[in-house]
Amino acid sequence: SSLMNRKVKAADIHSVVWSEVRGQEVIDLHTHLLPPSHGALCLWGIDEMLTYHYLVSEYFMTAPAGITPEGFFAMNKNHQADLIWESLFIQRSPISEATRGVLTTLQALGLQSDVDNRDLDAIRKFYDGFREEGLKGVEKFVGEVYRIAGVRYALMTNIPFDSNEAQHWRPMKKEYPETFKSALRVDPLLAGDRKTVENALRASGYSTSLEDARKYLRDWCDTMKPEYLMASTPHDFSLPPSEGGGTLSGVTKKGVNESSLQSPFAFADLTGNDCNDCEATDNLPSIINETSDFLTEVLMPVCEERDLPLALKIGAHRSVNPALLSAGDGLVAFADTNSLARLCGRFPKVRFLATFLSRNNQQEACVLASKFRNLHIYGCWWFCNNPSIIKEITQMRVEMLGTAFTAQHSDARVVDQLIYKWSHSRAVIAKVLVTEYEKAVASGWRPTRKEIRRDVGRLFGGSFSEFMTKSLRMTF
Ligand code: RAT
Ligand code: ZN
Repeated sequence: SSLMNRKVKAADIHSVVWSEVRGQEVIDLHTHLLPPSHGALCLWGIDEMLTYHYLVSEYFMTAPAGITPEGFFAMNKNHQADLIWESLFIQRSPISEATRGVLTTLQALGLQSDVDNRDLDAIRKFYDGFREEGLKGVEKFVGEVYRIAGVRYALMTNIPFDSNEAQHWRPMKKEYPETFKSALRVDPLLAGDRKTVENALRASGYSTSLEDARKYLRDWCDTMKPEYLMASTPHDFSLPPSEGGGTLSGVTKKGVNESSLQSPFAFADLTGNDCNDCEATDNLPSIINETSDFLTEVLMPVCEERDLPLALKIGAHRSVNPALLSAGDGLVAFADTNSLARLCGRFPKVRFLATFLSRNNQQEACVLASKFRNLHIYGCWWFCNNPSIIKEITQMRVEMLGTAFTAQHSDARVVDQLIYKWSHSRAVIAKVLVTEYEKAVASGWRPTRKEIRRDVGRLFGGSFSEFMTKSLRMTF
């Protein structure tokens, strides 16, 4: 430990930072992974990797005209994977981020020679070895991946509105391993998707009143014991300025994203003025109707009551090309950051985790995080999850926020992807940190290894844990 407390020599910054970043176990605060006991919903293996929706959309850029999305999705996984392998790994070189990810993963799993031989069947055989052992084999594989990726635990995405998933929680709740923690996903509430919400309420024996909608959510919190509630916002998400008097104004959907028309100072005048919004639910309307605003009437009261954060993913434009299914989602060039500012201001006792999909929102996101203590910025999401963009975003975040943010989340859908998502991100984040420490050294700050370890720990999950354990209910 005396070594840990010794100042790191300028010449050693590089090697110390890299070894600390490599050795840091991470908390993966958003994935779509489900535990092996979820059966077919736990995705792993080469065919799942090859049919990841990032690769499906890459494949369709150059797929033969005769292969339609409908035809493609009607094929079995194995066949889809064959086509993608042939097109993206044999007909052209796998140098895009998503294709390279497959390589990094296979290499780490010891399959370099099969890759050298371009031998997909041999790769499949490796996976068959685990599959033949049934559930035990899957558990063994998952454990191995977590170890290689250096993941302490991952947050799942648990969707109560999906009956396939719900059956793994009710009526019999299974116990899930500590390596899979729950996050309660509530997109229909944020999207104002009344039909889905009402159907879900009816199907589980609730009435379609707002009180029952809250009860539905509370009951799911009791069942899932989530770390946070979570939703991605619809592309036209907007929380208008409140009209004073503490009345609840709703989430409106607009045909055009008006955020760019609003004054950049629009959020300044509404911070914290109407905290009574989040106090009680007595004066809320009781029946769900066209003007129901599930965000303020259902989600916020439950988040506050349970002291559960709401994690937001902002800026996706769903179904830009519906035929491509999940590979057909796009992004909003500029999402409305004012809405996030209003949320943070109107609900100061609720904590928000947020990430933006557009590169264009990243600077504003940093500014907001430094204005609202109930906001925590995390990860480089989806179209931002590319080394060049991770680099610029992480550097900007360090410059503006120090270590008070979470550098990455994997968003993995297939267990194996943990390996590449984390190794690629670690490499970029280490590079950024070397630069930033070298600048501090040049200004006369000599860090110890212990200090570097602490900082790296914060970026890879420590800051998130600190944010999660900090209740704001009492302090505001
Ligand atoms: O990146 C993705 O995998 C997307 O398909 C989305 O699922 C996104 O991550 C989300 O959670 O909404
Ligand atoms: Zn996701």
